[in-house]
Parts: sequence; structure tokens; C-alpha cells
Amino acid sequence: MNKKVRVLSLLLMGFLTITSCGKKEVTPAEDTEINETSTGEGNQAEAVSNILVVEGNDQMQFNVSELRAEAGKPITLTLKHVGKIPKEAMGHNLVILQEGTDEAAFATKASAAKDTDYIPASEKASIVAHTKLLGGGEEDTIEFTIDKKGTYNFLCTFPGHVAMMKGVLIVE
Ligand SMILES: [Cu+2]
Repeated sequence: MNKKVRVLSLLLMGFLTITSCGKKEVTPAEDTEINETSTGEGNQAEAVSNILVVEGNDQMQFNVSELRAEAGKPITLTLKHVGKIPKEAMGHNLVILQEGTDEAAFATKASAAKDTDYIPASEKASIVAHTKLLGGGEEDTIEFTIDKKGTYNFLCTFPGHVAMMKGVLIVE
């Protein structure tokens, strides 16, 4: 009887030792996996891209309020009107303004420039780049380069839209 108990307790101790050793081995393996996922380099590279796509819809909204691009390299910007309403009623464009432009004053002048699709000829010096005025289902792609790093406002100049449709292009 005594021998049997001793053997059993030895077996039990052996089992516990193996179990605890096993646990210790698992911990460093988990640490390594966490380190590998957190050192991924893909995220930072995606933050700045000079190919920009913006959507405007029938609810008078752009789908983004912040764009990022790299200075000194050509920027390709596509505006897509993903709605269905024609441009006479729900026209959208995207106008990027020079830094320091009074956006409200610009929008007021632009909304009066119906003959030139709401791009005011008198304010050309304040415009970095702009798309055409689009109706539902249309799109326009423009290419331009900004050399000076900074934060540039963009807006839709269709009358009344600037209240909802504006954002910033951060050039870095
Ligand atoms: Cu608009």
C-alpha cells in the first residue's frame, strides 16, 4: 500500500511539474506573436497617398473631411458624384484654396458665379486646383502638385453646399 501511494504521489508531482513547465513555455511564445503584429510597417505607408478619391452624394455630403498628400509630388484627385440628382439641383465640385483664403468670402463670390459653374474668375489667385461641376453619376479627375507643406481648405462651391461640404487637405 505504502509503495503504491508513493508511486502515485510521484506520478502526480511529475504531472504537475510537466504542466507548469508547459505553461512557462507558452508565455514567451505569446509575447513574440504580439511583438510581430505591433511592428508591422504597412500602416504608416498608407497614411499618405497622392492618389485621392472623394465622393459627394445626394445628401450634400463629402465622404471625407480630411485628406493627406505628400508635398512636391503630383497629386491625382478624383471626385465622384455617387448620387442621382442632376447638377442643376445637386451639383458638386471640389475646390482647393490657397492658405490664408477667407473661405466664407470666397464661397459667397463663388455661389454667384453660376455662368462659370461657380468658379469665380475674380478669385482665380485663391484657387490651387478645382474639379468640374458634376451631377449624379459623373466623376472628374484632376492632377496638380503642391510644393509648400501646409493645410489647405477644400469645399464645394455650389450655392449653400459649403455649410456641409468642406474639409482640409494636409500636405506634408
Ligand atoms: Cu456640392
